[in-house]
Amino acid sequence: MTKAALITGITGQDGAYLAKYLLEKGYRVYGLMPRRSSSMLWRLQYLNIENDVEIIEGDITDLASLIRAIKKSNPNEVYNLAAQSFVATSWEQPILTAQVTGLGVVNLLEAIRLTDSSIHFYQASTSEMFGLIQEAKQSEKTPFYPRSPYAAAKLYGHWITVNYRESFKMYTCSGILFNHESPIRGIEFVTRKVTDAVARIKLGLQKELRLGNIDAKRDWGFAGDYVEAMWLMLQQETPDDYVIATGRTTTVRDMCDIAFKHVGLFYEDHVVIDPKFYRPAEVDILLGNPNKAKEKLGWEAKTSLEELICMMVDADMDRVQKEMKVLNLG
Ligand code: NAP
Ligand code: G4F
Repeated sequence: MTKAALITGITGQDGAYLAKYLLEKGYRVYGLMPRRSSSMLWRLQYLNIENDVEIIEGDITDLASLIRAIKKSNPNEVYNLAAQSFVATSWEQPILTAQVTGLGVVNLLEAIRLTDSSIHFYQASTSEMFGLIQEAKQSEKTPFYPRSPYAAAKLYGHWITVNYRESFKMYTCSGILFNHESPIRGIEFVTRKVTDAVARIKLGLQKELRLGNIDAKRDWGFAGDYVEAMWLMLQQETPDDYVIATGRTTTVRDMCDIAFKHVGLFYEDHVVIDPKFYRPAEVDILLGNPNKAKEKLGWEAKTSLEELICMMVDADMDRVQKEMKVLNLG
């Protein structure tokens, strides 16, 4: 029988890649979408799946809409990807972040418990929970130390997911994913901010790129690889939590170097440090240990950082050139 999945956050980066992945596996895919004043379907259009998913109106902060969405989609699997996911914004809107990114998780777990507690549930946890790192390479056993309202909200989401598994014997998994990027990454995140600027600088539309702490280090992978791990977690005999990462960490500075050099430029000629982008508390370094995922799920990252950043620069070059043609700037 065809399986069905409900994805919250389907209009986001991961939601779009996961929807495509599940459609290719033959799933019926439903996506929860909150009301917005303009269309948020551009990522589904980019992946050419806009007409293949069924959108259900609802909001992760509204329990009744979640119950309705589950009744309508009758899913075997629910993937909770909805969040206020931009760390910097979480200091500006800490309460909204707590309500969406933290309490949203228990809303969805309750909706599942009240409708069909046999549904397999995936929670999008994050390496940001490690924050001020307590171990050089972070694994499922590393203690957490959140450094932002976003990370604190995610920590609640993580533990309530574990708690529903232990309290109610529900099949709930928490994927502790390290940073993952793609050509459809939100423009506010540093990789995409850089690759978009590289394209605009190369094409003569911009001269400088203003960044904050370029000494920060992240373990960056490709979102297209990471959604497979989400699915694998929900196919196991018993539910568990997994770190998903590449096992390599790189500075923002070196990531810039890769991006600028790909089009024959030097980041030193264009990057300007602007304290406006410093954070009240920084996560200086993240480096994941994905051994458990490799052993138990048979998952490992396939795309190198160089391949990822070049893929993003190429996609931004293509997009900016098309926009210039439309505006007759080319
Ligand atoms: P994203 O692009 O920011 O997507 C977040 C999604 O959540 C969007 O579709 C957004 O819709 C939706 N959303 C926001 N508020 C909502 C609400 N009140 N009700 C329902 N939906 C709402 O994030 P992403 O990069 O795809 O990440 C997916 C999930 O993984 C997030 O939970 C994120 O925190 C987590 N995560 C991401 C990474 C990463 O490196 N990408 C790493 C670890 C964990 P609108 O755009 O319309 O607001
Ligand atoms: O790209 P970022 O904004 O991602 P961040 O904060 O690591 O969070 C992302 O990954 C998490 C997983 O670890 C997710 F949970 C979360 O939802 C999100 O997807 O920033 C990366 C680093 C930071 O250290 C930041 O201070 O880049 C540094 N940075 C330096 N200049 C900048 C900038 N970040 C942004 N966004 N913009 C800058 O101009």
